[in-house]
Amino acid sequence: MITLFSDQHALHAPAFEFFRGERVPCFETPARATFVQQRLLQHGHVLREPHVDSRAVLGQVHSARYLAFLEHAWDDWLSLDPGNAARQPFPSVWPVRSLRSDVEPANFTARLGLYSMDNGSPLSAGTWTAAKAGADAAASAAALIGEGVGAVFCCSRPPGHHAGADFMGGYCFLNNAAVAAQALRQGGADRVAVLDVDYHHGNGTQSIFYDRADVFFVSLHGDPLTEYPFYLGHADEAGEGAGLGFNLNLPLPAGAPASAWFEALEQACRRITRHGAQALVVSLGLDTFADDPISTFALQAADFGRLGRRLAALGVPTVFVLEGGYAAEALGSNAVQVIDGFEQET
Ligand code: SP5
Ligand code: ZN
Repeated sequence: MITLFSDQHALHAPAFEFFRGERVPCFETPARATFVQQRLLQHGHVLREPHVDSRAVLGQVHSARYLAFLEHAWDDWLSLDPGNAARQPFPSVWPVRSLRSDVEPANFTARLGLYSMDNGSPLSAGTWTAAKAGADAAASAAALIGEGVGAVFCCSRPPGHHAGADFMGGYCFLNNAAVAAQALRQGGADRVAVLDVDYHHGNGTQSIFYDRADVFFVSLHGDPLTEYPFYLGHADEAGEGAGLGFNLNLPLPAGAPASAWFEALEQACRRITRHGAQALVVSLGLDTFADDPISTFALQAADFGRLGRRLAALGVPTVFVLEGGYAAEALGSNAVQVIDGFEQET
């Protein structure tokens, strides 16, 4: 399978995040993509650099003011104090209900809060460059599909599915899956499906396409009553306006066994087929793995091969975008299981 990879992912390397009130080393690390890259090479996959600039598509899935903030955030942070080079900015105030989000404050921390859903998405010097390279990979993958390629895997980070039109969150900054889906639409696919199999609900992707009938979003995830991102991902979210009926959430209780997960996958696959999807984007989070340090599902290595085979059976051109998965060493082999399983079946 053609695999898109850029070294620039490593420029996003914050040192720590908050966890139970403490500063802890980030779960979402450059090593994750390196492990995947190494396994791909070992298994004979061809790695290419992204070749398409995603800027125009980014402007269709994210707001202009959010993109401007993100692109300049680190420079703005440094301009407050050169010593900030060694510090990480975190939001501490958010425009929740009754507060205004239409006016962008001048204060840096206030702007950071305006454009964040949580304090769990640390920025570093190269965040924009790394995230942009991931979005370029997603746009490049869509272009390859347009040229008749059957499947492409984007080995990119930081992940993207929690990022909404105008906010970052959950280690995500630019929504790579949304970029791929939007680029596929522009490339001539009238009906696109996004299947999100990350442990966490893809709130950003859902919200970006919630009122649209052309992009069907379906997600399997830990029940938001107990699992991040908590405030979206319930079964009654079916889309709105023209998009009503084009959003499907299949939450599973924390600790659900692999058998329940694969039953939900069947439902998702049936709906993708019924949508008549001409192209599929898979938000490939591998934090459903039994040994994932922050998640509670129970998939084993071989289950990822089964996932790949099932997706290939849909018979639709497919873009895989790497999302979460924090058992870093196993991430490479689990990703390759999906890809090799998919190729086996095609
Ligand atoms: C892309 C992605 O997978 N983002 C996940 C962001 C999760 N951020 C919140 C982490 C909270 C971890 N709680 C762990 C409880 C472990 N007992
Ligand atoms: Zn996740």
